[in-house]
Amino acid sequence: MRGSDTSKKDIERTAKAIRDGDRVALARAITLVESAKPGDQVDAAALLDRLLPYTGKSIRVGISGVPGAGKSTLIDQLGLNLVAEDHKVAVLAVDPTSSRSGGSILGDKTRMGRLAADPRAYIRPSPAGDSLGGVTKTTRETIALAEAAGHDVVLVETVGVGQSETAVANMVDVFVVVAIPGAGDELQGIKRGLLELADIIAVNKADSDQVVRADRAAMEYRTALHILSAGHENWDPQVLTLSARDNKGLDALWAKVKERHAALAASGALDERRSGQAALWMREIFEQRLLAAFKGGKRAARHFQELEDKVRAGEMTAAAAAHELARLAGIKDAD
Ligand SMILES: Nc1nc2c(ncn2[C@@H]2O[C@H](COP(=O)(O)OP(=O)(O)O)[C@@H](O)[C@H]2O)c(=O)[nH]1
Ligand SMILES: [Mg+2]
Repeated sequence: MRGSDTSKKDIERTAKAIRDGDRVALARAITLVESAKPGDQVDAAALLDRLLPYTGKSIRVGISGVPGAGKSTLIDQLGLNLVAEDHKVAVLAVDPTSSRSGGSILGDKTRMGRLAADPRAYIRPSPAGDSLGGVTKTTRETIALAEAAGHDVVLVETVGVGQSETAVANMVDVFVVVAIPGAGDELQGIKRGLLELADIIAVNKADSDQVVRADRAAMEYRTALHILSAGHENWDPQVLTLSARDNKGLDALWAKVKERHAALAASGALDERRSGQAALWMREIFEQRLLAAFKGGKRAARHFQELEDKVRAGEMTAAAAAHELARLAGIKDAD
């Protein structure tokens, strides 16, 4: 059926429905891009190709931070503020912890309950049980679909542990790290690597008796970032305090996000960044396809395991085994 007139018409119809703001069509399209079936992947690629001219028109914001920092609470409130200003907001959650512990997706939905109930917002949790790579691969495509559906703000929530934050930083325009005031060592729990990705650090929970501690934490982040950013011409990370719970400081946060986005756009860095991200995206998909095709062959799969076992047992070096696999797969060295 693939490539047939029926399938082409379907894609045309789906593309139009998505652009017309049909939420069911959008949800179905996201499910299609998340599907591992080769046929679905071909259809998904055709659909994305069709929608490409209508993508890229949003402010893409990554929101990261340790579990419990208040990311979901912040997104719920910020999202509500933005829809009240007539923005159409899409929220994508790339949370490896929530896909593992089935319960917290439900928790997230309740935490973003007010936003989820708003017709101008669209919330999509990451597919349960998917691997990090899988989730982030389809998150890029999901961003494109949400943009084609007219969402002008895309918020991507990710946990700042592991590699998911780097993957998300590679698909957004502005990266926000949500921090919390800690006891004593204020910077605890935030890895240097996460700080280095940040355009904005938002110290959350600056409310009740935590205001002073939040201010102190903000000072320490400023100092740390001042040192880290020395010598980086295009990196001037901003630090602010806020309370997602009380909706305090969220306007200032959004002003910073817009300021950063406008500066990137004006200097041409936004286009450069996005084209670099698109090239990286192509490479990742191609590598995944190659690997999948290779492992799909029974013979290759058998040798893959055999050689991996040898490498594990120290009977063969990783390089020699990889070369042998390439040879078995018929990959010739370039001249
Ligand atoms: N005091 C206070 N608590 C907050 C604030 N934002 C979130 N919380 C609480 O922190 C906990 C974790 O919030 P959540 O949004 O799920 O964090 P996430 O894991 O980063 O998404 C919840 O109990 C929230 O109610 C805030 O601004 N102030
Ligand atoms: Mg959360």
